[in-house]
Amino acid sequence: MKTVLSEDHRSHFPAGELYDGALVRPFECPERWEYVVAALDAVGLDDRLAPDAVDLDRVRRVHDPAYVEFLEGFWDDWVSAGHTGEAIPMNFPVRRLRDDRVPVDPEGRLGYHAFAAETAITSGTWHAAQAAAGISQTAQRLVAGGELSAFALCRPPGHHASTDQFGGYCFLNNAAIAADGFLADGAERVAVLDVDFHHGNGTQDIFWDRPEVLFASLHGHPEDAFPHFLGWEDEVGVGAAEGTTRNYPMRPGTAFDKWSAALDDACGHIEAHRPEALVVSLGVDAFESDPISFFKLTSDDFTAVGRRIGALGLPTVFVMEGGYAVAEIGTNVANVLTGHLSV
Ligand code: SP5
Ligand code: ZN
Repeated sequence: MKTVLSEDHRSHFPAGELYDGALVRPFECPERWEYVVAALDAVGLDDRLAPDAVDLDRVRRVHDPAYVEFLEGFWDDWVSAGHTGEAIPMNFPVRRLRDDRVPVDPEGRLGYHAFAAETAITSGTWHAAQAAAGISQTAQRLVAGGELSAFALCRPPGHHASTDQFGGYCFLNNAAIAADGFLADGAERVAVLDVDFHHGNGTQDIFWDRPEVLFASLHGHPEDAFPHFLGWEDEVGVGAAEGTTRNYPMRPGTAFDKWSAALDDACGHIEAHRPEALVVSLGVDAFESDPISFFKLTSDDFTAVGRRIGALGLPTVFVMEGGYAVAEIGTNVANVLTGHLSV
């Protein structure tokens, strides 16, 4: 399995994440990438590939063109307006406010295109985000070209990014871009399996009314966990796409016995959809020692996750999402990939 990666991720690393009433060093940090690379080396997964440049026309099939333009140009506008610090969104067009008008002032535009305040935009954010999308596209191209699997080592992650909003450390939805890439290349059906601890609200939003894409997500229940406002079991898609979204919200303390039963059920729906390719939103924050999550998967469980996904027998793109137990993130990712290759 080839890993697509680049050093460009380093240009996105905000000084602060708003957490617990303070600006703390972000959980989503560049060392996460280092630990994954080291762990892949340790198990001999050392077949590496640099990404091609991002194809923004394809990105705009998934994201609102105005949102892409916002991400691309925002930092310059922010600085031109006299701001000197990182851009942290602070108010949003939530209920009882209007969302049919896009503000002109950068602070307003920032909130308009965000859904959470923990994620800052910095001078290098766009550079890293577009590079991550290019990594995902390159991995998709490898698999569309006949490779059985590929790993897109994306940073920043993507699954919280919706058609036109950033948040949850995500700007461009790398997994959705890969999934849509298969359709653009002629596939009729594709599936996205999201095993990150958090609900893949952005991916769900993007494919909500698209019957060709089966989206299944295993995650902390929205009553208990971020992103708090999406991810209930009764969200199943709309119109012709009804039944092509599947949510498995689970409660604090959930361990592999219960989690793996949900994975089995999700895999059943994936098989029934008869996709030509699978994209896995690979967050490993379901890990027992993750600092911001509450599931209890062990490192060995992640090997079983890889084997179960491998049993689907589908051409598969793994896309890196979350995982904040930094010292163990590499082992957990490598375990999924080696488990997958062992089938
Ligand atoms: C890609 C990804 O995994 N994004 C996650 C973003 C989570 N951001 C909100 C963090 C709030 C965590 N609250 C945890 C309370 C722990 N006691
Ligand atoms: Zn997560």
